Amino acid sequence: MNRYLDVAPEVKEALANGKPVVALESTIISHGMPYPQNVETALQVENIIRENGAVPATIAIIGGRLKAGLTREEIDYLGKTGTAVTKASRRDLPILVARGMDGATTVTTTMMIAHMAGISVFATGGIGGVHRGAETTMDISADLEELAQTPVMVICAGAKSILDLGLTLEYLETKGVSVIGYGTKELPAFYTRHSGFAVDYELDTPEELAKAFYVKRELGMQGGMLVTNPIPEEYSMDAAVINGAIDKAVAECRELGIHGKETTPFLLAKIKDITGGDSLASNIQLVYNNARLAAETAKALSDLR
Ligand code: PSU
Ligand code: MN
Repeated sequence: MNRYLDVAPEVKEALANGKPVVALESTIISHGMPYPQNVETALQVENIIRENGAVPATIAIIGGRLKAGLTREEIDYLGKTGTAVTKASRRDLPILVARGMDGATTVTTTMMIAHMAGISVFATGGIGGVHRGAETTMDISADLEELAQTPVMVICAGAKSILDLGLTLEYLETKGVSVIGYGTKELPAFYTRHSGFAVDYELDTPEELAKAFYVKRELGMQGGMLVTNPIPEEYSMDAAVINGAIDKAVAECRELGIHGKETTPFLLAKIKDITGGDSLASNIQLVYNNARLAAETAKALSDLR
């Protein structure tokens, strides 16, 4: 095992015995939600995974160590420190480790560290993708490249329409990443169940999800798989309200000239301000929903071994 990696005792024990483990990211804690809801949500997500028969492994970089499994104190620290923690994507990882620094892991680096630890299933809220206007800015999230190369199944609620969802799907197709709708043929758009874009396949049970990923690995194919799980109906937002807020946030982002890694956190915070916290409540619920599905999928996958 790699000398920069610390796997928490509970996670190590589960992996050694072929028990199900679910990875969780930490940028959603530091940059995706405000304190204290971020810490409450992160701890509750871990509870939900346990209640559903799997072991949670929240991932981050702490003092230059790659961590698979955090203590309550570490989660609280990341939540309190918020955006002052470096948002760590693939390019940041070696520098942060070399300098002994902290980093909140995005979907990209969470996949990397999960794979180093031997974890196959990862639950989150939304992934990064091709930003609107990327035909001139070239702002395309490293998450898409990671899905193309790292064998981890990512369970999310689709992507927010802060992105160009059509171009995001085109990119994933080019890179050979299967995009699966859980119980749906339509790509969910995070806060809402509908985007107007079709997914590649609808699968309807955790067993089917596990089998698809298992077969991909057996075939010796590299890369992950993207499962998009629609937000439960009762928590989904009014499409006109949320899309209005997103359009406003994107326009303000452009006016202020915000770019690079600041773009996504800026848009997330702005949307929350504009919608007065309604979007935060939905965001929390969809993460819980993904955690449940991820735990069940990890269980089904461990039965296939
Ligand atoms: N989208 C969300 N919530 C998030 C993120 C994206 O709805 O918290 C975070 C994730 O960590 C994701 C990252 O991996 O932002 C993508 O950032 P960028 O677009 O800079 O690649
Ligand atoms: Mn970007």
